[in-house]
Amino acid sequence: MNVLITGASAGFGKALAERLVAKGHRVVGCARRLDKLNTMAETLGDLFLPVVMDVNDTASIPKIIADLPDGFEQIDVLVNNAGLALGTDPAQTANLDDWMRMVDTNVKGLMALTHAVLPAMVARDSGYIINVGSIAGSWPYFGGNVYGATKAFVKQFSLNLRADLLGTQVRVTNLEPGNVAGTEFSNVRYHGDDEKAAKVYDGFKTMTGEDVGDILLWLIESPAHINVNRLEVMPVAQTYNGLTIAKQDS
Ligand code: NDP
Ligand code: 8X3
Repeated sequence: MNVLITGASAGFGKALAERLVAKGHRVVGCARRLDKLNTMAETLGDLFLPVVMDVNDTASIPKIIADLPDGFEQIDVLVNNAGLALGTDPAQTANLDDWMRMVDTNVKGLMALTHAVLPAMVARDSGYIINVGSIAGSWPYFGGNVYGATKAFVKQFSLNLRADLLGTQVRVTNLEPGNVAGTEFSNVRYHGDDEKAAKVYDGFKTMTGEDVGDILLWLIESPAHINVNRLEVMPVAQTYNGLTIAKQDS
C-alpha cells in the first residue's frame, strides 16, 4: 500500500510512517523540514520517500502530487495530519496572524491535498482519506477559539465527503484525539515556551504520539468494507466537564 502522510517529520505522522514501513508499506512523507525527513529516510530506507511540502502553499500541491516518482505515484491512503494550534489566549486578545495560520494549515492545506488526491481514488474506486481532527472540533474550551473551529471544519468536511462518496469504495475517517504528549504540538502552540508546553501534561497519564500512530495504523489496516466515520480518543484521565456559569458578585 502507498500512504501519503502530511506532517510526517514529527509527532503522529512520524510514528505512523515508522509503523507503516515496518509493515512493508510505502510512505510518501511530506513536511517542510527536509533535514528531519532525510534523517527518517536513513533509518526507514527506500520505502520512505521524503517530500518537501508546505501545505500553506496550496498552489504547489497539485504539481507535487503529479510529480511523484514511479512506485509512489498512486496514493492509496492520504493521511491529512499536518496541523497546528497557536496560542490559548481568549478571542478578545488572540493574535490574528495566529488565527490565519491555523486556518491556512488546518483547513486550506487539508482541502488542497484532498482536492489533489481524491479524483484518482474515485476513478480507481478505492482509497482512504484519514483526516486528523481533534476533540477540540466538538468540545469548546477556554482559548480553543479558532483552533477548535478549524477542527470542527475538518470533522464536517469529513462527514460531507462521506456523503459525496456514496456508491464508491473510497473511505473517509475523522480521527479526533484528545490530550497527547511527546509530540511538538504543545511547544508549537506556546511558541517555543518549553515550560508552558510541558505543564499541559503535568500530573496525569496521557496518550503519546506512539499511541496515535498505533490507532492510525489500525484504521489503515481495517477491512475495506468498514468505514469508521469518526473516532474520538482521549486518555482516561481526560473527560467532559459540562457547562459553566459566571456568577455575579452581589
Ligand atoms: P507535531 O507538531 O508534533 O507535528 C506536526 C507536523 O505537521 C510536523 O511534522 C510539521 O512538520 C507538520 N506541519 C506543520 N505545519 C505544516 C505546513 N505548513 N506544511 C507541512 N507540514 C506542516 O504535532 P502532532 O503530531 O501532535 O499533531 C499532528 C496533528 O494532530 C495536528 O493536525 C494536530 O492539530 C492534531 N492533534 C494533535 C493533538 C495533540 O495533543 N498532540 C491532539 C489532537 C489533534 P514541519 O514543521 O517539518 O513542516
Ligand atoms: C489537541 C487536543 O485538547 O489540546 O487537538 O485541543 S487539545
